[in-house]
Amino acid sequence: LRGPVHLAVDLGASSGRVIAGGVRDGKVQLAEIWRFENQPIRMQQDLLWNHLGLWQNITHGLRLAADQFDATSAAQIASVGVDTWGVDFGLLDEHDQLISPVRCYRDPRNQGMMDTAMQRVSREEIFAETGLQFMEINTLYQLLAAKQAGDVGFRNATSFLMMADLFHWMLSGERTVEATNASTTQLLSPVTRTWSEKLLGEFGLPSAWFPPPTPAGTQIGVVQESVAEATGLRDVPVVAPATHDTASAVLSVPASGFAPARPDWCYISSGTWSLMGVELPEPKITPLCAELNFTNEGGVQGSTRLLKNIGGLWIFQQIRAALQRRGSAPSWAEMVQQAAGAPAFSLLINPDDASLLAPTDMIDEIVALASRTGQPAPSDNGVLFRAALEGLALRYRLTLESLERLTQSSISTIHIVGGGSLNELLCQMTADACNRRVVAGPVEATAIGNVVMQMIGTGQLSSIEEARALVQASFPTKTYTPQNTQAWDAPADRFAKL
Ligand code: ADP
Ligand code: LRH
Repeated sequence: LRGPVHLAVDLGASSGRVIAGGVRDGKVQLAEIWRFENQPIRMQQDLLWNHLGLWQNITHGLRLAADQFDATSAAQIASVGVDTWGVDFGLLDEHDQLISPVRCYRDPRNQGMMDTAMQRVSREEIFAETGLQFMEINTLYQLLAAKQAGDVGFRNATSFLMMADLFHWMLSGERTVEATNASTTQLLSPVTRTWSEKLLGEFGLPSAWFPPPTPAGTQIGVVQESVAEATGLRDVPVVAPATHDTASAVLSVPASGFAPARPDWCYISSGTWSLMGVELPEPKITPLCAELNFTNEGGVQGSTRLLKNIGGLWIFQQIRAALQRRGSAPSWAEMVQQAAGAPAFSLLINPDDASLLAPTDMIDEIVALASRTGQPAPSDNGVLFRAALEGLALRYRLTLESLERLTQSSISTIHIVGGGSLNELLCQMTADACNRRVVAGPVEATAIGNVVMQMIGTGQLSSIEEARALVQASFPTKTYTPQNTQAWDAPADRFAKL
């Protein structure tokens, strides 16, 4: 790398990385500096994030970057910014302390909180205020769970920060809440991009905790002295990217234009979750959107990400974790290969079945689900792996239908970005099940989106369109054309009745 370099700290629910990005010869170039595992940790009844371990890995990665791009290097570090998964948060007290652990959205404490919330404010009103899909993992329900439990952090809080904001605070000492991630709370108006006073009031959440959201691209501060000492990064600006990983991923979809009113492409940001949707100029807060339970999350520069959360590769990941506990550790490639060799459609599972959100053992849970839905238990691991992938492709097919209804547009291309774009079987299944062209890549869309937003924030790039064109020119993609579409019709009917 040469010239100004931007450090993207990209934390996903399964792994994190520190990636350096810059532009050379009209292309974005990336260098992966540090990669580490991430997973929620169970302690007694609670499911928590190891935020200290994450911070340790982040500072380690920054140290490596500072060593690599020191004063003697042709590249100089121009800024650093963090993106993470949505909905999770930390609460700071008046002494600037994080006093309670950071919980994972799969924490069992949230169970039932959506119903509790709706006893106070109706579903219709919550949707009208926020335009968000209803999921028990949403920050709103997590905050209510904390309140109901008399959580020590909740009782002493003076500030609310989303996960990425927490790391920005650790980096710079500044308390900010970036807008794209704030939009996943179900407490923000998608129209004004300000906190819903109505919901805060009704649910007894102090408005003083919630500063006005900061737009992506804003310089929050500079790396504070303690971090400079630990990492060697001195006076480096901390620039907020679109801190919601999905917003960063959508920003770097290699498509033309920005937020068309009638989109002819959609995206699947494929990782632990599959986020499938379109980018629009305005939110769609309509009865149909509520009925189909789509979400209007905030994108960069006032755009809307109209999308649906789909259970994602979480199931694939957790099958692997269950196998690891049983003493075998297949690679992703081996799992995909065995899935390819397994008979088609012998077990249909809905990746959004509530039982699969946080099971103790994913394999046992799928066997129980097969029995509950009158299907034979998976005869071998290949069937299990294949079921996890076919279930996703079938969900994509239904979601595409809904997206076209909602936007009254016809979508010809599905862009798959993120780790799942490496799964060739899943990409082909998606093309076949949806009967659409699939364009796969880039894999590191989120980190790329993070980097290019920092470039926009620091004036190196002038617009989203320019950033997209740059991404398109920089990263190869792979195209899949639909092949065996009719084979999916009967399974899709069976799937719809599960
Ligand atoms: P997250 O951001 O949620 O942590 P990622 O975008 O990093 O997720 O995607 C991780 C997923 O990508 C893994 O769970 C795995 O299923 C898939 N994946 C990663 N590498 C490969 C590969 N080489 N082949 C197939 N799938 C892969
Ligand atoms: C994907 C993601 C998704 C959220 C979920 C909690 O990583 O950010 O957009 O709904 O995590």
